Amino acid sequence: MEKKTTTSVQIRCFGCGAPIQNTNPNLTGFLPRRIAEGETPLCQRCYRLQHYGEDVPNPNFSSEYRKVMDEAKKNHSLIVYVVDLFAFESSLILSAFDYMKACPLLVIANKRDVLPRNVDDNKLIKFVEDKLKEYELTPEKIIISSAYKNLNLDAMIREINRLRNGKNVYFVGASSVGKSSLINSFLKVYKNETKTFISTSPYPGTTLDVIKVPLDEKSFFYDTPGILVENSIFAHIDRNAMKYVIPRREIQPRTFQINDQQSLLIGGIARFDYVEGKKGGFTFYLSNECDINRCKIEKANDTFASMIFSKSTKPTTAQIKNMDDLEKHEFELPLGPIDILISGLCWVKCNSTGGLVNVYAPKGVAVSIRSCKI
Ligand SMILES: Nc1nc2c(ncn2[C@@H]2O[C@H](COP(=O)(O)OP(=O)(O)OP(=O)(O)O)[C@@H](O)[C@H]2O)c(=O)[nH]1
Ligand SMILES: [Mg+2]
Repeated sequence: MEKKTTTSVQIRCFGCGAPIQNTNPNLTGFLPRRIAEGETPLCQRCYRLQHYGEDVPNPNFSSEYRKVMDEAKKNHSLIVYVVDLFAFESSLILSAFDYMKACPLLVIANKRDVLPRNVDDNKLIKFVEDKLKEYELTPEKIIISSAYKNLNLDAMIREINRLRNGKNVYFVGASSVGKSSLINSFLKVYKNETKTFISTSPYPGTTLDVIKVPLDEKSFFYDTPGILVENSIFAHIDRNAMKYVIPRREIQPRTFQINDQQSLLIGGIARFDYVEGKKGGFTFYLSNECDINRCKIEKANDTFASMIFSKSTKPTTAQIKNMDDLEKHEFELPLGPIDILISGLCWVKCNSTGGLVNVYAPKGVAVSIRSCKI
């Protein structure tokens, strides 16, 4: 006998994109009531996130990501790749680069507001351009932005309209770079009939599924869930620590003049040891909310563990109790300034005359050396 199939339109949460359901509060898209006619629903999680700023855990999502991106590729639609200017290396979503190579590409380098004001924007553009070139990505344009300050909003809208050729626009990027915040800024300028906004939060994994926002009669903005970059600090600390690590205000660089055999403890999550070399200057570019404590290397193991135990430093995270939970990275400093980078957490500008540095970071987090960003 032939099986009868029925199709129904899936109603999705406007905030996170999850399909709305009213049966299981532990799954995504839960709404404990029926949807009113004509309502643009927000699930319970997004409602609490948007109205009370609550830290609502992120349930697992099933994403239409590939399907939607395959469509973008097929139609040669504009991809807007949003990167975080502070945690740039944590914004590199290699798995999506093939799509970016196949489509017109606009790069928005967001969160300009957290970098020191006196840095030249052209230098930042050059930094992003050079880094992306290493991955054979050559965007049509790179625009510096701050969703907080609506920086260059007009320029972004102008470029999107020029490059999209009347077609859909796909926003992609790593978790928490500000994709949804940017789209919300655009919605304030474009006609937004719903008066509802997409959920944003300080924690990665806010947007759970692809969200489609009408742009005009025949085209859409697609907000996609952020991709978690595995070798970034964000994948290795808890949500409470994340609040400290992600800078929300302009960072104040902190410079330490230190002798060798001194250690700088970065909250209870990382450590920077100056093992060998002449007295030197080390400047930390790190969220202002993270503590840096100085001690002798010989005392560093104990100091690190006891500060975590007594919670006398910020941040701490459940995953790290003592030095056994960190991994060591050794660097021989070249002559002249360089940056040592702990992906997603910070970079340290070393004005070095040579010497040896050991960096300890959570296992699996990338630690690397690069020429100075600023
Ligand atoms: N300082 C600063 N913070 C920003 C900016 N844009 C977004 N944020 C903050 O960064 C956090 C993440 O923003 P979202 O817009 O949710 O980021 P997303 O890329 O959509 O995140 P996912 O949906 O998890 O992938 C929020 O706390 C935002 O307020 C910005 O320009 N500057
Ligand atoms: Mg989002």
